[in-house]
Amino acid sequence: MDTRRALLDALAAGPVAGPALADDLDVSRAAVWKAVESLREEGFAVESTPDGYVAPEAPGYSAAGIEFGLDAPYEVEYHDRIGSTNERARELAAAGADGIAVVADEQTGSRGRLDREWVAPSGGVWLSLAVRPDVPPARAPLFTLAAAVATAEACRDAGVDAHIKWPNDVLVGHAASEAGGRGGRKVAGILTEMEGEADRVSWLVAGVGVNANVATDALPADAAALAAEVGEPIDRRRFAATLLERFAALTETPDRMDRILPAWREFASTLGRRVRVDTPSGPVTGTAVDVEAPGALVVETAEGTRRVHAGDCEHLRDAGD
Ligand code: BT5
Repeated sequence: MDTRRALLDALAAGPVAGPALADDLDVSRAAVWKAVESLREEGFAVESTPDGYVAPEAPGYSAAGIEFGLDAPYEVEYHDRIGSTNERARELAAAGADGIAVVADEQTGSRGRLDREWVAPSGGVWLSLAVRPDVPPARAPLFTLAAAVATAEACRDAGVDAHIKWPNDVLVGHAASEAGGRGGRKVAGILTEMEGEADRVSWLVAGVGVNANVATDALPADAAALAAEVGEPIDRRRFAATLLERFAALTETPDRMDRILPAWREFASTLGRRVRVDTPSGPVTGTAVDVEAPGALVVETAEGTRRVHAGDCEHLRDAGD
């Protein structure tokens, strides 16, 4: 681990005596001092006190702010404004990066699935994590489900009762009468991109867009924002850190990945519902009964059981469709 990150972790636990940290890390005192200076340059205002270095009281929404005390093996690259965090994360991943989260306050050219436009003004949590998991490409859809679970958990941690619509939408509100009867308004979306070799994923980018502190009138009509739900701005630093921690907790080892489907089922509002899924081979209408590895929705239709691997899912009103 580098000195900067070790310093951030130590600061999260209390005042840090520079010489003691240098000894612990087996680096020079000058190296610790340089790390302190570089954090200050990033805007993370480390204070010098008689007890040692102390973290700023309100670490901002920044790379150092998110990495501060982060319990996940990821680095953060922060941009005030960028075209698309997914595009940047793809670039980093293709160049060999593993475990880097690209975070931006604003995106000017972000995309959803099928190249759809994603609206991403200043104030959101726009985050793309590049990882190189040692799994076969067929397991990749599990990472999308894990990102949805991690996002829903971070929403709940921020005080918003979010649920997941298969496969990748995080919604708030349950009433079928709301927002065109789709059973909720979209507060977050996920776009996973990957490059696979024959037997393993080469890299994978999990891109998450969360309408955090964004005015709802800047968003599409059926979208929701966390700040509007809780009545005040949410702590984006904590939100991003929670999201990354939960994602790591679900994906960092193969045995952890076994927890993804059960966790997804717990947050899902799609199961037990009448749905219509527009798939590449036509619409599938019926009752969604389960999600199966690595992410297929199981739908009971009039013609029998169908397993759907990709598509746009609409929740139908229960009283017929
Ligand atoms: C998604 O696509 O929901 C995936 C969105 C992923 C965005 C993140 S942000 C960070 C990273 N960088 C990127 O460039 N992308 C990722 P999809 O299921 O195709 O939904 C797209 C549709 O959602 C659009 O066609 C709009 O109808 C709607 N939409 C656009 N912006 C929205 C917003 N901010 N909130 C809610 N809905 C939105």
